[in-house]
Amino acid sequence: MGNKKFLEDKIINYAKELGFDLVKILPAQSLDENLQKSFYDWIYFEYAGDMEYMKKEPEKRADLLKKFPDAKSIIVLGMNYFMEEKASPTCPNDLFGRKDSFWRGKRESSFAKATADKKEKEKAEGKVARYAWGRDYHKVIELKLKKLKEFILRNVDSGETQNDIFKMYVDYGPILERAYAVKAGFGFIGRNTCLITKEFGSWVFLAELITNLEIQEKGERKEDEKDHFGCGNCVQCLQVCPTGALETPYKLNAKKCISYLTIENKGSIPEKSRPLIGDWLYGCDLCQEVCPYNARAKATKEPDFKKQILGDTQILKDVLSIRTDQEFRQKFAGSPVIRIKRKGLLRNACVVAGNLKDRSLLPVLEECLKKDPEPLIREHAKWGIRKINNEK
Ligand code: B12
Ligand code: SF4
Ligand code: SF4
Repeated sequence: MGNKKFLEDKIINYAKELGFDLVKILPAQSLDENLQKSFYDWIYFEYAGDMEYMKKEPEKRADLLKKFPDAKSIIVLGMNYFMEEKASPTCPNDLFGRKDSFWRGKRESSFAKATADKKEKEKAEGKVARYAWGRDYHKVIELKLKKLKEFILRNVDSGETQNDIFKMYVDYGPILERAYAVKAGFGFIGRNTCLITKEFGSWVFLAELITNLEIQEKGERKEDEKDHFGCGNCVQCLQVCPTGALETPYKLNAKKCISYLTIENKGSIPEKSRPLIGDWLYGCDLCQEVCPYNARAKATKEPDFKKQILGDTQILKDVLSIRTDQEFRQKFAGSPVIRIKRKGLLRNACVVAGNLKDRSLLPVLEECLKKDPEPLIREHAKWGIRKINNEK
């Protein structure tokens, strides 16, 4: 008994040394049926769009013990990735109960101002979601998970590890990460569907290490998840979302979300959605920027997240001038943007250019239209040119 508690504490301390801000070891368990059902509904209503991996074996994604019947423990981990910025507004933290859409007005006027400013500066920029400013979190966290696994192996009795299973996930695993983070007591699910923590707001990445080792002591445990703080009367995220992707509180239709349209979507962006993307070049943070729980976020300690590879904005002219995949890979090595390839990023840049109506970008868009070998880029460049020239 005592040994297990000792091991549990050792693992938690080591995970914190590795840079995880939130750590909890839970007995491996299924989620409540209502949460499993809400995932099935999400799939049924086709909110997943073309994310085929989300639809694969849904019963295993909804129930950890169906996927890993031998699992005994799940180590749930979270990492703060907040950084100071220049592009996004800072939120006041007194918004609970306000009925007026303070943030919608603020966002629209800041977009209009950005449009005007960028015309003047001739350096139109596209915005990048905060999670992608620095080094790819998948890579950063995977390395830490491997170290954590090695540490556990060094610290358990050899007999117990003979048939060891270790599954390590960050984002891509067949597991409902936010739901386990709630179980772990990290925070609550907001109306924007994000996991919101008291200490870091929603600017946290999640990861898990699943194992067949019994790490904790058996017996009564404190029910951490019953720490009731929540959204109160606030609806700022629902009001600010420019695409209406948050169709109802706590339900996000990914097909409408800018994050999906600019990252997960591999093909053409539907024409009706393009104007709604505004100046978001990669991902979107609006429903988090307005959240009062994010008003007092603390800066991350992780040096890899502080490295500005993509940064908070990119100059559109520079992006639209990248003509080869090699140049793209060199410029953005280590960034998560590599996943959407040159054609994805230039596609998005054409849409933002059109939305900003910046005439100084016409030559580079014409160049894309005439010379780019990629039909996806040519099609979006044509749209951007039409928008700037106010043509139908
Ligand atoms: C698919 C996906 C997306 C899709 C769909 C997002 C969505 N809301 O479903 C798209 C591409 C749109 C997306 C966008 C983003 N994503 Co994403 N995404 C995922 C992924 C791979 C699966 C999410 C999923 O299963 N969706 C299906 C729905 C039904 O599940 P869910 O939202 O997780 O909801 C469950 C819990 O909320 C649970 N629940 C538990 N307790 C409670 C209590 C109550 C009261 C309620 C109502 C629900 C509830 O119920 C649901 C299960 O049925 C996860 C990684 C993972 N494997 O989990 C990352 C993940 C959710 N994404 C992440 C991030 C960072 C983002 C973005 C911020 C990136 C960006 N800036 O562009 C945005 C945020 C947009 C938003 N408002 O959600 C983080 C979120 C961290 C956090 N603090 O919440 C995750 C966990 C990745 C990671 N490892 O860190 N993402
Ligand atoms: S990330 Fe942007 S588009 Fe997606 S739900 Fe939030 S505000 Fe809406
Ligand atoms: S902005 Fe934050 S606190 Fe307000 S409803 Fe949305 S998630 Fe909840």
